[in-house]
Amino acid sequence: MPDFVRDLIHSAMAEVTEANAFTAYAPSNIALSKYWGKRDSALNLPMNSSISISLGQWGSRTTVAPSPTAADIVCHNGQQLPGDADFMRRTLAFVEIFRNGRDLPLAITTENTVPTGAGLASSASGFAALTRALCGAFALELDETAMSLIARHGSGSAARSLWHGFVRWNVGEQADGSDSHGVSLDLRWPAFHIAILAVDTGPKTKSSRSGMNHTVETSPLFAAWPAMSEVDCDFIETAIAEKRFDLLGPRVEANALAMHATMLAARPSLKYLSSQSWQSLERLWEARAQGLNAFATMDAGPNIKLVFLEDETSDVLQIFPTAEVIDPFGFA
Ligand code: 2P0
Repeated sequence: MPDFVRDLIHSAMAEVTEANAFTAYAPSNIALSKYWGKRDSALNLPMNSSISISLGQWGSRTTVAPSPTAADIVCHNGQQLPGDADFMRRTLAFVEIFRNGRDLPLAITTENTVPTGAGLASSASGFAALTRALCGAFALELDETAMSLIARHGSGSAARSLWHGFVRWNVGEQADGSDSHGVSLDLRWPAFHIAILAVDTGPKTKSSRSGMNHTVETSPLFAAWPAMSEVDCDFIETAIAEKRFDLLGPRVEANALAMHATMLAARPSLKYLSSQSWQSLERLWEARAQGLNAFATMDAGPNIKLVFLEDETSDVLQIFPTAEVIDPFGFA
């Protein structure tokens, strides 16, 4: 672990007591300008900046408490995980940042309010909530920037889930990642809405982590991605700041399609979008030709997410009746 992370956690309590058991929540997020490709896989350092919108009450709630046994226990959505589960291994590797070799068996319980593994970035809210809960349980008072730096080591996109609203994750320049963290755009845009078109909510077949690495290693189109997405990120940030949906929507969709183009060109090709995903996109594009003002973004899974302004909601629901509408600024 880089020295600056050790410095951040140096005042952690020596043990976690029942009295210090801590529950924390973090929202999931959807990237409007995508993170795809790492310059350092161990530290989850990206090749480009990204920008996201947090999903309000769609996220993860995580509790860190002392284990009632001599072993670590990890429960995920009501199920205790077997010791060899990938999620358990990743969770405990992350916990080690705080535990630092000490013999402190913990019970970690996470509930997601987002379908797991469906390309809705549950690892983002999961590691952000786990970071908050570990800070609470170890009585560490860190600000969101510090927690974002730590959460990034669990999952890159978790660096964006420490805030509600729009968040930019800067690519950074430092080799140790000390300048690669989320920054809240600190701006409300209550009319900005998202809808999820759930194409398939089952677990995905290829993790975004391996898909990202495969794309970087084999796709001849990837070379164009880092610089292009950096431009998109700046453009989208400006469009958000100026509340220019006419500029934002088309660029969000173009950025997502370009990311999927880098994957499709990987060797062998990597396909997260299913025929149903493409059907939904065709339906959207037909509707848009007839005046619908909504745009799509897609991640490492088949689901389609739409971005639009509030006054389009009924038209979006008329065309996609099963869409789940999220109002990122409209919750208590
Ligand atoms: C994003 N995705 O910006 C992009 C777009 C998926 C497609 O961040 O390896 O789970 O843990 O750093 O954060 C998903 O990647 O990857 C992701 P790791 P992560 O939202």
